[in-house]
Amino acid sequence: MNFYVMTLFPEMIRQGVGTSITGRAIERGLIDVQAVDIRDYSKDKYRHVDDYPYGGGAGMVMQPGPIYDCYQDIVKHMERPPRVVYMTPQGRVFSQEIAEELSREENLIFLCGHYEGVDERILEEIVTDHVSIGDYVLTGGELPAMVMIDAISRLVPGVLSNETSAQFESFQDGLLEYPQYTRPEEFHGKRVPEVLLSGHHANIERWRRQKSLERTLRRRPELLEHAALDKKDREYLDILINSSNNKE
Ligand code: 6GU
Repeated sequence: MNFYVMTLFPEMIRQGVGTSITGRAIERGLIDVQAVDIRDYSKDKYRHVDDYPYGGGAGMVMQPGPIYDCYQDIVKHMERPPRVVYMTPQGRVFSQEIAEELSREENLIFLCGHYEGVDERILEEIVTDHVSIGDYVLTGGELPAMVMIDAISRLVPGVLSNETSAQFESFQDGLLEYPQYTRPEEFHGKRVPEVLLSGHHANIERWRRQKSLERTLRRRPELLEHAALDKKDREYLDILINSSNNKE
């Protein structure tokens, strides 16, 4: 899978994705990340890529020309135009579902804005998806692009060492992950739950499922609306809800 990031801060992208699991995936040729400097497409001797907003107002706006030339340079060797994701707090909020959808693409381009924004005409011309990573304001689209590349890359076959581990983490079946423990058996007076030491796999599975349900109910109850729950799950949730009502 090939990621292209159009940015004013290519080093930030290279440093960010070049480390840890995404870094290893790049070395192994499972993904490729090209950070392309929009400034290289400026026609100006000072390498300007922004100008004052028409109509006045604070800040600067990124000009359409350098972004267009940068885009053309990226897509020139492609058979069909790829999806182009513009990182903006005005976009659709990124989710595991969007990560899964985008992980099926061969090529993806991210456009990172800076300053007060990007000339609307280039957005209309090349952008296919407007995506936000949450309701807060950031200084630029680079961190969001790295967040998305990370979330998408770990879904690419082979990127995680244990092929199955992407399936068993948070949000599987729409529930939060159960708690994990490792050695020592006792830490600061707290023992590892006995069931995990028992070697009884069916009991361990049931305990973990119950902890996932409990955690999701306490921390992110809205996730339960869309979670894949069976009859036993629903019965256990009823017990949890009733026992906490009784305490009040
Ligand atoms: Cl995707 N981009 C920017 N610039 N700011 C954000 C964001 C994205 N998501 C939240 N804030």
